[in-house]
Amino acid sequence: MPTVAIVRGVPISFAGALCAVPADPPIDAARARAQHAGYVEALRRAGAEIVALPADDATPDCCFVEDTAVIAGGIALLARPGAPSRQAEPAAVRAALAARLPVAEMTAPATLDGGDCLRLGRRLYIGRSARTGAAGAARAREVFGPAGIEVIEVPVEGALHLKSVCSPLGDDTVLVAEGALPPGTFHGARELVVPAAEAPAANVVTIGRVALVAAGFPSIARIVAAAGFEPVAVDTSEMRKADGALTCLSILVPA
Ligand code: CIR
Repeated sequence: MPTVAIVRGVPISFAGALCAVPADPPIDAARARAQHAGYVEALRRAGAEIVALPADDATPDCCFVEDTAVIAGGIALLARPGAPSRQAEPAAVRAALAARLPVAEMTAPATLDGGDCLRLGRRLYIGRSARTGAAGAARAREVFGPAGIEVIEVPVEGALHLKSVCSPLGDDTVLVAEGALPPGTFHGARELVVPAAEAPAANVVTIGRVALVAAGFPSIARIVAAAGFEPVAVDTSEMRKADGALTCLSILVPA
């Protein structure tokens, strides 16, 4: 059974997506849509089965579907994003998840963004960011603990999400932007350092031995290839203007 990748379209309103700093030049929604199509095609070629959900123009950030749920131990936890403008988004992914695995819910006032969640084997690292609070992390522990998943909280400073500066490369290796996290954050996992000048490229998506990497960053293809993965460069520069990286654009349901 292939990995299922849940993706969600880029809305017409995407130019109004949340941005830490105003995009300059402004976001080009049509270009973002073309880049999104390239990303989805790369997932498909890597062997993922694509489940494409329609965009909703009322939620400009809805293509960043990763933030709406976290999966570990065979369970999906529907998140409650920390940004009020995004709190309607998870409802649209519930059915796609429920068709494939048990779904647990999160209720106010807890908040958690999927972009703060990084699973390595039986450990789930949860970034405590401006978006993900103590109650969100506690709910994750309550849901995943009985499934044998250890939840470990990681302070996030100077970044939107934990995975804005790191991502897993298989179950025992993590890519980390230079200087972004204290060494040893991932408890003995192999940490591969991505140069600080290419920090956004520390976020990659793996499907089997294929790693989707951000186009335009010279080091990352070499780093993942040296780790035994086949790099496939994908251009998502318009999403980066809205602080979105590669993992943000999909929810992977393990095969
Ligand atoms: C936001 O600020 O919520 C969006 N503009 C970007 C979300 C990126 N998602 C992610 O890193 N998982």
